[in-house]
Amino acid sequence: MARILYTLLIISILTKNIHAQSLSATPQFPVPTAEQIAWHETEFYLFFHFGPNTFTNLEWGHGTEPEDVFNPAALDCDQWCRVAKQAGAKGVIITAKHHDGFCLWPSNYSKHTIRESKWRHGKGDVLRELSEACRRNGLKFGVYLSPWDRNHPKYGTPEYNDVYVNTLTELLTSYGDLFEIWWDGANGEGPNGKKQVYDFHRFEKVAAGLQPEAVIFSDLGPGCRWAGNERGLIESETNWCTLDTAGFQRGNGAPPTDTLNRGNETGALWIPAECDVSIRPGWFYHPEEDSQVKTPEQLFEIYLKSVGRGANLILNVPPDRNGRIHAQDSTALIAFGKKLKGAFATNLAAKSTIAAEGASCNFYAPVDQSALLDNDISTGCSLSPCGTTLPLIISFKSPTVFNALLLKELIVKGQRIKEFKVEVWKSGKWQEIAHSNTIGARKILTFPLVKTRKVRITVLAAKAAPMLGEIGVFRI
Ligand code: FUL
Repeated sequence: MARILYTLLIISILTKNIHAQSLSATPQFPVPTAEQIAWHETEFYLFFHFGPNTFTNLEWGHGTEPEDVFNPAALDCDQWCRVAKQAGAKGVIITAKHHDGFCLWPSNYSKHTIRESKWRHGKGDVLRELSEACRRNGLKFGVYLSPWDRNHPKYGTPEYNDVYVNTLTELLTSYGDLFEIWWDGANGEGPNGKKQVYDFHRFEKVAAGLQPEAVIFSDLGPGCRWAGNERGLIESETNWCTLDTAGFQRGNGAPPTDTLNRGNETGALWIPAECDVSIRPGWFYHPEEDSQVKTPEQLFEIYLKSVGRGANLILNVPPDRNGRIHAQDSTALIAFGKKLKGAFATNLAAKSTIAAEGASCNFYAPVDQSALLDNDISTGCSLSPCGTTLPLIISFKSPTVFNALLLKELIVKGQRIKEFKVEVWKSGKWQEIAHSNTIGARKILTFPLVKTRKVRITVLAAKAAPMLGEIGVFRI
């Protein structure tokens, strides 16, 4: 008995030490900011493309549409939020102004806004309604503010940068805390036939000053980057949260799309990928696309290839002409949300023992198991408890059936892992069931159902001592 107690005491001291060591370990730079960590945890949110295009059946309005075309007779932002919650989204982002320049709020810096429409006698404010509905429903709120403006008379002149700064300031000071600000790379001609030279440096400073907690999306960040396609996918297993931006510009001067998709392994800045995709073929609502809404299965596949590959997913769901999410879309989203919730409801690793296989230290080195199962990505453990990297063994109490493994790196210490494999103990030997490369914020691996008592995760290549933040084993 005394011997057992002594062993337990040693294990507990070692565990605490390993925990303390891993959290004091030198970071592998670059590392995410606190705002980016919160953003990574937001994982999945909805995009709402809404405006005159909803009523004119266009994707890129000309900027000359009469304001009165905007007339959502039964606008219900609470319904949008309810659907978002049921889909499992943690936030929403709306096109406050798309390329046609129409403002969904009564901006003082434009004459092409809902104030100029007959809708609600010019007294409506979609951003007010949506931001309040988000607060009521516990959702984060963000805005898309197109720099390209096909309506504003100043567009294409240096003064337009002042207009944009004023508009941005108004937007960022009127609707509470934002979690993300979305800058589209499109830069076409305005009413005078000229393109704008955007003063992004100034826009960034203004945004950072007014909403320091918001992450800025664009081709180059600085908060998060476009993933290089509009299909919502990280195309391969590789996704570095790090990117080199020197010498590149937003829009036409952006890094190649495959670089945006994969990131740069030795990138100087932490600019993680965001995958954007629409639930329908278009970004705006078109009645003829009602039959082309993605199925819950397609949405789940996209989720696994975006969120499951360490990116965030922004799924566009365009409100219809009544100002509601169409039944076709809400039905698909609710079924998808159910599938998602069910898939990741029970972490089978919670009933396991996790230890490092100590070939070099000659015993099973304890790891801080609770830090790997606490759903907190700022705690975790090192896979090199004795100086060299050891495989991690998950041992179940009884044979367990599963088909998905979730891993998160301890990204507060940087992204380190370059290659790893997963094996299960079967028929008296280790058998490989998956082989992959990066993990970063998250990696969900899926494979045919397997029944085993033990899983072994071996890191084969890393930039520095590998560190994990979370582990999950699921039957999805
Ligand atoms: C693109 C835009 O041109 C589309 O209209 C849409 O807003 C999409 C999300 O970004 O670049």
